[in-house]
Amino acid sequence: DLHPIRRALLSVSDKTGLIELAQALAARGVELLSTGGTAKAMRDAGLAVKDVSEVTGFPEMMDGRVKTLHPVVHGGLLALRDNDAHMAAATAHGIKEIDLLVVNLYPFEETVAKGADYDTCIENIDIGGPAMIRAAAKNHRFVNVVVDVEDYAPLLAELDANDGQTSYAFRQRLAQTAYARTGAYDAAVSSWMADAIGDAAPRRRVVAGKLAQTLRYGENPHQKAAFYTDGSARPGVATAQQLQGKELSYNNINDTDAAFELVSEFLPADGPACAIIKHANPCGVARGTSLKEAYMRAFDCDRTSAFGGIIALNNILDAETAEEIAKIFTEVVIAPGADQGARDIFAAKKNLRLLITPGLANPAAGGMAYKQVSGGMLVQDKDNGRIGADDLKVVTRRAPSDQELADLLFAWKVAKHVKSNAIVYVKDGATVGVGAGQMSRVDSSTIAALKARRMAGELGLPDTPAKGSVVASDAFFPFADGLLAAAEAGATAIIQPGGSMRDDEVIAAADEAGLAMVFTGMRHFRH
Ligand code: 93A
Repeated sequence: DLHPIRRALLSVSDKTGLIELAQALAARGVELLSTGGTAKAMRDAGLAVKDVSEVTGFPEMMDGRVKTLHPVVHGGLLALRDNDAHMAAATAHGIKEIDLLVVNLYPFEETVAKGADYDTCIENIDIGGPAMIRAAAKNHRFVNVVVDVEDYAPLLAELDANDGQTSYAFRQRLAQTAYARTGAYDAAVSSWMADAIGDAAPRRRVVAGKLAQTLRYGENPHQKAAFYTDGSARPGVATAQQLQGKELSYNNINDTDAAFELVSEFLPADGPACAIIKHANPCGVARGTSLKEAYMRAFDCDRTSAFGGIIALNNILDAETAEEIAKIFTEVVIAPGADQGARDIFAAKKNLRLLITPGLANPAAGGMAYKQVSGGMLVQDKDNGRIGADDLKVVTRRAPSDQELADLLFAWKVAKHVKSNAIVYVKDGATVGVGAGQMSRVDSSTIAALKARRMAGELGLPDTPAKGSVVASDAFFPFADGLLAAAEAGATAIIQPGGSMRDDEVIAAADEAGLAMVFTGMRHFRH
């Protein structure tokens, strides 16, 4: 199954490594064909190249939209070398075999990421490139197709190892990679169009990503893993710049995303905020008069869990905050900036990863959320539902005070980012107890209250910080018991979606206990 490479067509937008590859091929006696810009670059480097337009007998036309779309090219890629009729047709029409195709596509994803206008994005949809890639990949029994600069060196190594030939297994791998590329490419075009025309219906969505990073391992060391990006320029872990520290792991990326999405709920204009995440759930979220204070208050919610956590900040990291953070072991810090003082302090902490984003995420932005299940995938709109004070319905005799109202809205924002069942206690703009991921709402309540009590112990407080707090529940209380547990823990006000069959019972219990309660009419399950 070894086949030699005698003739190659190179047509690349990204010209990285092109000359080295072309020289290596030429040195092995390979005839080189190429398109406009690629041919020019090779010729400038002193290589002998034949223009595709010379082979097709057509000039490149229509602003390059039609360059390689010709039977002479596609026949050369698709002809089955061991099929007499194919080879006779090739001979009859002057079609010569192409054994190697090297293409990288018009930079569509990069063009979108740069924020280019509609027409520019359209012009950057490559047609001839994917057509050739798919043709060459289909005929991998004979043809080699390279779509990634990273495969140049392995190609040459394969040729060296096999006396100028490649094996079938090698060509199969190339073909598989090629279809991943064309699939992802069209997915990027479709996703961009969905956004551009404002139609994000899940049933017309396609999922594909671009490999950004091969990860050391997945959730566990025995799982292989990789990180794929969707090509969007949204601020977040995918687009952040890592200033220091080891490579991010699978779990780091997951948790950093959770932290950043959560802290992005708090506009910088409304003051500094900090979120600390462990296992994708917040173990502390707080506002502060300074960023340092926000961090310290978030840390004080659950010092035990915060160890080895991931910290997200909604403001530029400054030196005094960095100094405070550096006191314990933290995996990752992500922020929309870091001043020089902060960078200097972190520089001494070699293992700490510092990620800088170009801004905060937009919690109101649309987008898709995916979840894999056996035999398929669930697709839904991202949960970008948001509630303001005007959306709340007071259902108890007592209305919340201004302070309670501010804390209720804060707690609600946090609860949205806590795995269900979620119960979040908040006091003065800081979480004081978070109950996450329990199968019963009462258990989440109990855990949140217990964490608050433990914190009183750790901090040497006279009483549980849940006393005088407010509480958020991500879904309605089906019975009064969960609500009564919250009241017993010290909460004075409650925010929840409402909508239970027993709302009347729950409201009566709240009135009985002197609580203020508001309904959001919106639920935030997160599984
Ligand atoms: O506009 S196209 O879709 N029409 C084509 O026929 C065609 N053939 C190759 N774009 C086409 N290409 C692409 O041109 C390749 O995929 C590659 O990205 C680029 C290389 O152009 P140049 O050699 O002029 O730099």
